[in-house]
Amino acid sequence: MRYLQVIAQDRLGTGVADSVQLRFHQGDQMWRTATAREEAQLRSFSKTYLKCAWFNAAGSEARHLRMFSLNPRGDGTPESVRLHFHEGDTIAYKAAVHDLDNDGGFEVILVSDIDNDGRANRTDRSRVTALVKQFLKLGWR
Ligand SMILES: [Ca+2]
Ligand SMILES: [Ca+2]
Repeated sequence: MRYLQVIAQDRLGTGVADSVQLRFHQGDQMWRTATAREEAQLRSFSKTYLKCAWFNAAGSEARHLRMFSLNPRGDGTPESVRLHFHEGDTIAYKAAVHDLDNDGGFEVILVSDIDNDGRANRTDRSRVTALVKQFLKLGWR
């Protein structure tokens, strides 16, 4: 399975994340890091990810996001996009969107408190929607 791994760190020790790394994985192997072009493409993705407040101290990579799409029909649009927020190998929490009628729009959005502010609300929905939209710009189908 191919997925995007996103790792945020608080490198300056200010209590908020200030760096985002993007890596592409194929199965258990790291396939490659994002190119400069992909990083530019995903700039707003990284900004949205920082708002999720799922980050590590400098040097640690335990907390990260694994994001992937599923397209069992093999057509032009994914049936679902999933977000697994990991603490090491364990999934701490998840979000997902589903396209029920295969028209490219996601009817079902499953999300709890994705940005860790203690409330599950519309802001969390808009964050997951933004992450999915920006992720799909990579052209993974
Ligand atoms: Ca749809
Ligand atoms: Ca929230």
